[in-house]
Amino acid sequence: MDLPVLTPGQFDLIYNGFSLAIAAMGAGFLYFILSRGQVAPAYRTALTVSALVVAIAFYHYLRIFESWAAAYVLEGGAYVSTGKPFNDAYRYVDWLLTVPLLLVEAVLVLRLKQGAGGMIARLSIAAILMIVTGYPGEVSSDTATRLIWGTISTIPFLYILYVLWVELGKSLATQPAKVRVLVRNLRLLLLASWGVYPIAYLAPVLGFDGAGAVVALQTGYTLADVIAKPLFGAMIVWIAIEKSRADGWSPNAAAVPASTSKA
Ligand code: RET
Repeated sequence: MDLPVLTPGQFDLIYNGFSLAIAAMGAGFLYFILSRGQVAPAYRTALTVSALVVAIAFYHYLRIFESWAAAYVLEGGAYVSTGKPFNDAYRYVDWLLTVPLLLVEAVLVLRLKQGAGGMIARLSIAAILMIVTGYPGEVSSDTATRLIWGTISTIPFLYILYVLWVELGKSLATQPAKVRVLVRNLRLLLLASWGVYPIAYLAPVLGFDGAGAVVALQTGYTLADVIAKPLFGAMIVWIAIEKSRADGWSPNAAAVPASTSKA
């Protein structure tokens, strides 16, 4: 990525966004680990996977933050490049690990149909193709290159969204009423957060100037990551709690030895 001169306001917006993401990922990790006891054993793996996702992202945002701070220096009231590149690859490596895990998370908590393994494999392959083909466009400052790789990457992207939308939709019929509302919201949250990535990617070709494009792209990706990982994970926790209740499982009953339980 080219590093245009930024105003202190622009530099700080991105800097504070990274800082917020670190806090959100760290807090998400604690919440998911601590919530494990609140859900039936069948849903605990989904919460563990949510915790893995935010742990991976926590680490990557620390590195992104550090790379951003090293890439700029304040000179004469403006932020200018130090000559050290900003490392875009952290995001892509992060997605490579976290996107397949997010798919696993959703499938696990809903206990989507038999043969979910095949579906996870197909979705994960599509996710890897989406990310690997997006990267050459991301690091190119040439508009045509960006558009070509972006278009190729959009094909697996649409496939994933289509499959998830349809499968989550199908599962609605088999979920208890309270869970149904949550799954519907999960679907919308998924669409809203995943939809931000290609838009942020297009910022440099959507007529923003150099500085505006960097701000739109970095804040867009950061915001989308906070929604797609910790917030999505929190929805997974709430769904798991409701499903545990619907299965007749209670955290208190589980803590009392069966022989002394009044129930
Ligand atoms: C790219 C390249 C341009 C086209 C498209 C893209 C989509 C990226 C997405 C990333 C999702 C990441 C998530 C991370 C959470 O952990 C690669 C920017 C469509 C959808 C959900």
